[in-house]
Amino acid sequence: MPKPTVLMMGAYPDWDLEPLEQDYDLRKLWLAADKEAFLAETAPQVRAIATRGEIGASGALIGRCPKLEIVSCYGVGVDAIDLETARARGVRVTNTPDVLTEDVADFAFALTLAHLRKIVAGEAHVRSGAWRTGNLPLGASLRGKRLGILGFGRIGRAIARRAEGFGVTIAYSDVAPAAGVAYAFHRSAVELAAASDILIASVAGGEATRGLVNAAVFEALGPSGLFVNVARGSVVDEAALIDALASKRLGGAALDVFLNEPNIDSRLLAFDQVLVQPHQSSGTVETRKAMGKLVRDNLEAHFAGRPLLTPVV
Ligand code: 8YV
Repeated sequence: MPKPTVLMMGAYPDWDLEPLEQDYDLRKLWLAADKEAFLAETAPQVRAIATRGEIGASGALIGRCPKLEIVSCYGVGVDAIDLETARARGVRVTNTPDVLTEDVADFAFALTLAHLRKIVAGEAHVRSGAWRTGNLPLGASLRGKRLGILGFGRIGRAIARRAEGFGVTIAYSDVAPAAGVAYAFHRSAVELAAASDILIASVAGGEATRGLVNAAVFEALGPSGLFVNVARGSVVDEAALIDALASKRLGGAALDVFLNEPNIDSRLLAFDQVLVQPHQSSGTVETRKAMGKLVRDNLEAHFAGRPLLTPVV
């Protein structure tokens, strides 16, 4: 039996590439100088696509692969995969839920604390020698603040578990109140923001949440409010965010995700009150190994005719 052809959309760590190379005829799109020519030759043979959360698989790409059976996503967010087209074509889709939850929730707090406690500025203060001539301006406490969690799925709940230990008041918003959860529920992002000092976005990306965090949300969060994003850039109206920061109607932002990664809007970099990170909430060796294994296990299950481990479609 020839090895199934797998189209890889973006880089995976070597510890995933080696076992993938063993089992599949891997075609590495991201390394192709002429992607169009590469796809013209490869697409007709592709039986699986291995992609990343932020890259996904468009309907046009799925349409170009007549033998496609499965899209396996390295990431929990499948908003960049055209699920409708996949469904209509009978193409299966898998993702990597659960294994990244705790690290992403940790990173939400790493961002929050780094922003409030001026950790990046503090580092620069020491390294530049400025400490010898004066102290860093004081930070702000996390304890006692009102935390709003926008999106109360696996990651939102993991954020809430950590928040318990930090002594903050917890509220959340989602499409409906979660059963058995005592935290205050707010029907809209604006209502949640109005009841929060810190708003963490942990909501799934996609059309349903596009631009959910908009000018009204920033207005409600207010001039001392902090917006933290570990979800997707698409959930934010970035123009409104820049506007709210520039006019000081929003206190600050700590962002791991952006609209146009990695070519982010450079205006965001002009603000001292903005902390930026390169989409690395799930970026630990442990979690990325578990994510890669799940991608491979789903592919293996599919080609062995076994049930998928984490099916989306
Ligand atoms: C990853 C993510 O950074 O899980 C997701 O949806 O965005 C992240 O965990 C990404 O998918 C890795 O490429």
